[in-house]
Amino acid sequence: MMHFDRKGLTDAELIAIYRQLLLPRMIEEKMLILLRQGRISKWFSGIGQEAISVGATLAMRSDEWIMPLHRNLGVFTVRGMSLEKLFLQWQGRSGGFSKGRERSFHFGSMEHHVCGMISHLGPQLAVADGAALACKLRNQPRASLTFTGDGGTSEGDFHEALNVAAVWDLPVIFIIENNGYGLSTPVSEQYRCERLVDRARGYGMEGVRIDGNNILTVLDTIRGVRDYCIRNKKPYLIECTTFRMRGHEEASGTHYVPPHLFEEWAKKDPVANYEQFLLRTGVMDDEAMASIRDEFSAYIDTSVKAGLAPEKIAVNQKAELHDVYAPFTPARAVATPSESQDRPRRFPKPSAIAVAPVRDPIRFVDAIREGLTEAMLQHPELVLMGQDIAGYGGAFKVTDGLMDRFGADRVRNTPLCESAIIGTALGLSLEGIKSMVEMQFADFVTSGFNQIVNNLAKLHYRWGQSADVVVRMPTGAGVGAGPFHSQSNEAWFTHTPGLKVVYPSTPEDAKGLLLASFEDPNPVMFFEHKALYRSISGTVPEGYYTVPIGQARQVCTGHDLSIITYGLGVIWAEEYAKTHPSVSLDIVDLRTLLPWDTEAVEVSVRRTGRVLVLHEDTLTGGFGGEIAAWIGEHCFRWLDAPVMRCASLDSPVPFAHELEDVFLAKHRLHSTITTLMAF
Ligand SMILES: Cc1ncc(C[n+]2csc(CCOP(=O)(O)OP(=O)(O)O)c2C)c(N)n1
Repeated sequence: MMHFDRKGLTDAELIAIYRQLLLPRMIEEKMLILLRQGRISKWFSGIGQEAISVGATLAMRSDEWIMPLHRNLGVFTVRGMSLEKLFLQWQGRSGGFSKGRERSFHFGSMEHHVCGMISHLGPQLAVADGAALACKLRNQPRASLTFTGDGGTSEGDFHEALNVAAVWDLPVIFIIENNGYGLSTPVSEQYRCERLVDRARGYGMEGVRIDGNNILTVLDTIRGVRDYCIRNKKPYLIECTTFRMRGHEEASGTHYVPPHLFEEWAKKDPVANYEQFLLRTGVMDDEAMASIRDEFSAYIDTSVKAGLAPEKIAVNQKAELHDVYAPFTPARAVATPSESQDRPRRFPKPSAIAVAPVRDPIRFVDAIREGLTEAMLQHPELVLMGQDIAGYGGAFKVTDGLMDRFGADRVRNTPLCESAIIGTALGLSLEGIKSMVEMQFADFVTSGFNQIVNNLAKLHYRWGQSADVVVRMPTGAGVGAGPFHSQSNEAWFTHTPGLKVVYPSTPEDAKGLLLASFEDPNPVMFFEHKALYRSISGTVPEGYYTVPIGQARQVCTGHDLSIITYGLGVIWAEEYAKTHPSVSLDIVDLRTLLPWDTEAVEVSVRRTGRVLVLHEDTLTGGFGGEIAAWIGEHCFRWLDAPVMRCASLDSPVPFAHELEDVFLAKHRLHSTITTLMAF
């Protein structure tokens, strides 16, 4: 017999808890019937685990973020989501939470403070860090709560998220639902420690293991833990023991589970045991329970009827593309003198546009620092995060002095964990806080790749929430830094709908585009060529101004040959123009790659009829292929020669200067131009 401690809860409260616990069970039972009838296609059952989702959600305030996974139906029902809309969601209908774009529980709802999972499971954990950081920075008494299965604890994301929450003292409640199995993998093949909660100590946080099938234990524990997290501004790990009474998903079966485990755990069923407690203590009788069941049956039947009504989605191609990005109208691109005080500023009215005073040229790196400074003034909650960016000023000293000016809360050193920090940035964004993440080198973005391309990039399309994050990427070769400190990896991101990719080549553009990137609510990958940081200077307006994303810059006009390029390629092209005045070059600096300025390219092609696409990235699959294909498709009639590409060798970036020189596209620039001109 399961022991329940009511701890002062009134009868009415106990009954209210019963209703919350019963509803997801009854919905699940209905889903299983519908599955057998072939009326729905897939279902991830949480039968037997309901007390965890329900107890956890009841313990949190409704404005606190919860990051659920695929077995947490109780989160959605306790937060009061319409069951009809849930059915539409599960059926992939347009009236669901994701307009038919996402399956099962892979959606979120701002209104309900529920963040949608991605299939990769672990990324949810760090998003909770970000939501909690927002509460902490605003000094609000709120926590966030996130789930993982026992299988998910083996992901690097689990380690990173717990470590960040511990190091930054964030009020996050991490819940492990230890249900005995991953997909089919038993816990004996998942981890070696005796209890998963023992890991809490390793991260320097408190933890507890509880019976996850006892709704009152779960509720009481998490209520207490929530108070602790908010009072002490600390995270907490809770391991809930439970059991998965059905297969990973319904079609996959349970043949790998020894039958005696089902028998043992059936006796610990969270709903049946709670019912017995309520009957035993006279809080409810059979009749009262039956009446609630009848009420829920009717509610579920009505919702199923509406939710399963045949409806074909009227596909609107334009809307599909439109929803990939959060709508955004850039403010006017203006320059205004800097204000002396660190306070939020509004955009000047057009009439207030001031002509920037003339001043000496500044270096590329200084322009970016100015951009960051202006952004910090413009967006008073903006948070900068990155390895060694605070007191040390970053590997390239881009953020030098910013912590002294804006404080350690807003300019944050991070542990070495790209994935968790990008997830944290997403969590901040849920709370309406903009952030920047500096990659120490663009190469290291691989360790945060999943969060960028799967979470940040797809978020708006999936459930309408934007990821207001700028990822700064010190990129490129030419400095003898070898294969892992030199890569050009912009093409990884130009291939990902939902991201914007920006790549300036002048100090003025760097500052203006950076400020535009911070204004834009979408995730922006901001590439900065590190060889340019201290090698080029230019005149840069003082104060706040933006350069619009998506517009190319005509570097110079000519009539012999167009060079379409960006980043270091612009510098190479300019040098070539200077040293080879006999060729009249028309140079276009794209400045942004996603979206990119096809119009400017067309104008240039029409002027010259000969096009060279130049970039530092390697040839195969580089962004130049996209540009060349577009020109072939849209500008064929103006071409006098095939579009040619000049790119770096299809090899890793070598270390030795002799090798690197030959690797780089610049080495082949003259020969390619000569071939193209001779065509
Ligand atoms: C990164 C990643 N690898 C593999 C999978 C496939 N997968 C989906 S659920 C699952 C098991 C998860 O087990 P656990 O975390 O214990 O949660 P449970 O399903 O038992 O609730 C696996 C391997 C995945 N979704 N994501």
